[in-house]
Amino acid sequence: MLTATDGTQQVITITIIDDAPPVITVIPGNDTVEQGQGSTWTDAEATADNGETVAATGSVNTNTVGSYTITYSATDLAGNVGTATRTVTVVDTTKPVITLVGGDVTIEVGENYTELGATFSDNYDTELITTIEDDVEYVKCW
Ligand SMILES: [Ca+2]
Ligand SMILES: [Ca+2]
Repeated sequence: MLTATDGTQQVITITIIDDAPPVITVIPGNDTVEQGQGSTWTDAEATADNGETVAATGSVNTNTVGSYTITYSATDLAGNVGTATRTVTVVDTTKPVITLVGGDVTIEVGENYTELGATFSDNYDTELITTIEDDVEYVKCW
């Protein structure tokens, strides 16, 4: 209530609004994970600037290579929602093992060379792009 010097009074209403959503800070974590059985990812989580509760949605499948998004959100008392995201990358850094069919080959001069191919195994991939390059090593005999 305001009172003037002449004694008149007036009621005023002051409304305090909050239209600022919570600011969420994603806590740095180890967000690159090696694919594989037994591999785990731990969420380093996130905080909101005014201490609001932060909820996380999304999941990471450490058995499947790819990028995963974790979304954090927090709602303040005025109903404003702040969000932030974290990207987690599941990688496969284990090289495939290539095994030559038949091993090294020695042929008589003049004989045709037959490529026997190779097999592979990998911790993750079941199909690989394979390239076979001929790089024949000649041994001269005098
Ligand atoms: Ca706010
Ligand atoms: Ca691999």
